[in-house]
Amino acid sequence: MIYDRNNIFARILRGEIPCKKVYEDRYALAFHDINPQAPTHILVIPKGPFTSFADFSAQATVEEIAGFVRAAGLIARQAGLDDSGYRLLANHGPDSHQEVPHFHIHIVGGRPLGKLLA
Ligand code: DGP
Repeated sequence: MIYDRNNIFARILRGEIPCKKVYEDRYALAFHDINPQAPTHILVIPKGPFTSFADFSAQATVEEIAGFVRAAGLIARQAGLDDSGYRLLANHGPDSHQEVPHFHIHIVGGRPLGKLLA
C-alpha cells in the first residue's frame, strides 16, 4: 500500500506535531494516545514508512521487527503494567476502523479490560 507521508504519525515522527512522548529509540517512538480508552493508553510506532501491520510484517527487516517488539515490551514494563496486565492491539484496514495509516500498536491497561473475544 502506498504510504502517505503526511499522515499524522509521520508528522509526529518529524517533530511537526507535538506528542506526549514516553519512549524513543532507533526502532520505535511511543506516546500517549490523544483519546485514551484506559488509564494507560500508549501508541507505539515504528520509525519506517509502514502503513499498517500488513506492510510492517511483510516489508520491515527482521531487525526492525525485533527492535520494535522489544521496545513495546519495555514500554509496557516501564508503564508499570507487567503485573496487572495489559492488552496489545493493532488495527489493519477498514474492517478494523484503522484511522491513522502509519502502523501502530496500542498498549492499553491500568484497569480490568474485559474479555475481547467472548
Ligand atoms: P487506530 O484506530 O488504530 O488507527 O487508532 C488511532 C489512534 O490514534 C486513536 O486511538 C487516536 C490516536 N490519535 C489520532 N490522532 C492523534 C494525534 O494527533 N496524537 C495522538 N497522540 N494520538 C492521536
